[in-house]
Amino acid sequence: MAVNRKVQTLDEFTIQQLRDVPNATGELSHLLRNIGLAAKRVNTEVNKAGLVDILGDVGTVNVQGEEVKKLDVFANEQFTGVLSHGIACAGIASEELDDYVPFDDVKSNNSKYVCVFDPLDGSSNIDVNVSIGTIFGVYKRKTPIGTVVTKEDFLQAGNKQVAAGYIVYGSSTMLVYATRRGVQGFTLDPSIGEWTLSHPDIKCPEKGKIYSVNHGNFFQYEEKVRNYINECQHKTKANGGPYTQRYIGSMVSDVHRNLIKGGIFMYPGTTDKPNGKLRLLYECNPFAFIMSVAGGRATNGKTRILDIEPTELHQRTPLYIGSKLMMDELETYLNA
Ligand code: P6P
Repeated sequence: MAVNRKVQTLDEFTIQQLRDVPNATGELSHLLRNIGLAAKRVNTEVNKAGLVDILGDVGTVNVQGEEVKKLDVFANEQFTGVLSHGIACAGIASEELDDYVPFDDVKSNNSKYVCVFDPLDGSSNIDVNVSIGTIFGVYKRKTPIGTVVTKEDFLQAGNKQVAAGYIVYGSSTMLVYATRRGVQGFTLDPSIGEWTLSHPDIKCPEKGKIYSVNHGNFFQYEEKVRNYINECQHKTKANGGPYTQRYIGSMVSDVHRNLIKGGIFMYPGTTDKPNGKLRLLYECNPFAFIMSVAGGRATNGKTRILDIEPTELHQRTPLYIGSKLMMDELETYLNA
C-alpha cells in the first residue's frame, strides 16, 4: 500500500534543513520547535477564549481548579517557560514584561540565541472573536557564550535577526517563519497536533490591490500620507486598481493576508502619536525581516525598518510594509 507522506511536519522540515546548512548545531531548529510547542498550548487556550465566562473569569479558579489568567499573560508564560527550559535561548524580551529576562542558568547561558516576543498581539480582539497572533524574532547574542545576557543582546537592529516569525490563531492556526533561506508556512493539523508544511517558500506578490490603514486617524496623518491614501482610493483598472481597503485591527492578520495576496499595510505616525503605535523590536522588525525575505519591503517612512538601531526595548515606530511595487509608489509620495 502506498503511504502518503506528502505531509512534512515542522520537526521533519527543520531537521532536514540541517543537511543544507554546513556546521549547523541544530540549536535554531530546536528553538523553532520549542516555539511551535508553546504555540500549540496557546492555541488551545485561544480556541476556548469564548468560553471564559463558562470556564470562569480572569482571576478566578476554573472547574479544573486552575487559575484563569489573561490570555496574553498565559501566552507569555508559555513561550517564556518553553524557551527557558530549552537549550537554545539565553533570554527573552517580551511586550508583556517591562525589562528583558535572562535565563540565568548554566544550560541557558551556554545558548547562543535570544528571542524577542509579542506573545499575543491584538488581544483586545479576543472577546469579539477576531483572529490574533504571536510575533517573534531571533538574534544571535552579542555577549560571550557562558555569560548572562545583557540588554545589548536585545537592542540589535532588525537586520541582525537570524529568524523571525508569527503564529496567526485564525480560521486555521498557522506558524510562519523566515530564515535567510526562505519563508515557510505551517498549518496546525489538530487531528495529529502537528505543524504541517502548507505554504513552502512564501513570496509576497510584487503588486497587490489591498491597502490597510486605520481611516479613523486619516486627518492626523501628514499630508504626504493622506495624498497616497487618496491615490489608493482613486485607483482604476487603467492604473493597477481598483484597490480594496482591508483593515482587521490585528497586525498579524492584516500583514499575513497582504504577505500572501499582495498589498500594503500602514501604521503611520499621527499628531497624537508621532512615532505611531507599533513596537519596533517585537512587532515591526520580525515582520520587516519576513517581508524582506519574501521580496517585499518595510520602512518607517524614511529608513528601512531593519536598519534602525534600537535604543529602548519598547520603542515605537511608524510602519509601512508590503509588496515591492506598492512600496515604491508609496515612497514617491513620501519623498515628494
Ligand atoms: P488601531 C492591536 O492592538 C495592534 O497592536 C495591532 O495588532 C494592530 O495592527 C493595531 O494595534 C491596531 O491599532 O489604532 O488601528 O486600533
